[in-house]
Amino acid sequence: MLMKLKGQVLDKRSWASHMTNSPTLIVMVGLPARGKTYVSKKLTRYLNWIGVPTKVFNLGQYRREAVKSYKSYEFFRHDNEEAMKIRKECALAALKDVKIYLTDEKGQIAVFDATNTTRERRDLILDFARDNAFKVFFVESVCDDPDVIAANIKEVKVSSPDYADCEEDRIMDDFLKRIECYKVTYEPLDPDDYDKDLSFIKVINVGRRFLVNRVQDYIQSKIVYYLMNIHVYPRTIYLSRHGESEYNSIGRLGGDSGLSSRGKQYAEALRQFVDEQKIPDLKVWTSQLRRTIQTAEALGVPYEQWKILNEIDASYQDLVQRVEPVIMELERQGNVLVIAHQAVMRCLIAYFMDKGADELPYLKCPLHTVLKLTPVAYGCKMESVYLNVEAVNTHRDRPLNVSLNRTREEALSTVPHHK
Ligand code: BKE
Repeated sequence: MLMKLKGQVLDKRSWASHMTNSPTLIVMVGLPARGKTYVSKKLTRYLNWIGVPTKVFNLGQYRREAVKSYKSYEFFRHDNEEAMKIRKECALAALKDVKIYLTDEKGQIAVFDATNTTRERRDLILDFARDNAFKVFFVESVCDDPDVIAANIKEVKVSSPDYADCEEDRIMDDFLKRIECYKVTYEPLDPDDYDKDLSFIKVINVGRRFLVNRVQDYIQSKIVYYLMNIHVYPRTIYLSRHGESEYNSIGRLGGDSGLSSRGKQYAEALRQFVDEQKIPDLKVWTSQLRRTIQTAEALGVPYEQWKILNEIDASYQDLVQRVEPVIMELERQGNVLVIAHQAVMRCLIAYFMDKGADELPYLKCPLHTVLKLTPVAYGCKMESVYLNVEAVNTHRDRPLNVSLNRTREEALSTVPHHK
């Protein structure tokens, strides 16, 4: 199928869905033991956490279902016609499940975790994606460090169902031969010619270097950003709340009180725990509130304060976080009409009109009124166009006499109660 868009005829290699939110198929590419499954699972965990329904489709699992007992690397020889037929059938079965997930089960992203090392296989996937209007983003892991590859095999392949009751030396030997089978036909993504119109990231040597090509949307940019931040070094993360605060002890919420005497005892206990753990190069992070800072002080080591670790006090801030992807996508787009809700719209306006968190909850967003934003100079112009259809007023002004420089408690203690 050819698609005509803005006068250009686009074939499948440069085809992009005009729908911003069409589902995405992430296609892993790379030889065995290049961390594809690790990246698939980790990325999927992240995407689900940021609210994007994502699922991994691992071809190895389909193959083990089809061929119950694995014998040796011979199965993966490129001239093993019988095995090749089975492997292709497994790939088609996996893609069929991908389609169900992305069309019927409301999935937003499917990760196809397989080697996908030949152009023939990747072209088949591109055809499948085009037929279903899925976007495709390739993630290729290229790695030639024999120590890293050996570590990977020892770490993950030894516990693979393929090698149940098999000793480590034989596993290493068979798996290295399996890799050699794939090398015969491996065609890496070619950014200069054959694959220049595809969207992909090539991760070179476990993230030492990246080649990024044709990022199409917000979520692809998030994937790139994520892959540029992860690592595979062993480490431990410790999480603790602050010690009990004075407000905790009298059942008050919020505020910025110091530690109670029991809270100070906890800080001491934490210092002892940290000492006993003997953790090399431990970094300590706190919020900017006194109760976490006092807890960290007791440890007697340097610490760093993070404003974003502060306890939430205004629910609008959460909403800003939630709509950040919409802002990022609007930045990429041309003309767009967003039809949304009062609070969400306030968050969007606050961004374009540079309004602070203090004003945000009171921005005027009446019903039946189009707000028209146009870029001017370094900012944005906003016009309010009432479309002459009556509606109720849903606006609530800032409560009287509540000064922004005072806490809620202070404000309530000085303002007489209104009816
Ligand atoms: C659980 N891994 O043990 C693992 N191995 O590029 C050991 N080459 C190593 C990995 C995964 C699990 C992860 C990556 C990688 C690898 C060999 C690799 C990796 C690949 C791309 C981005 C980040 C990491």
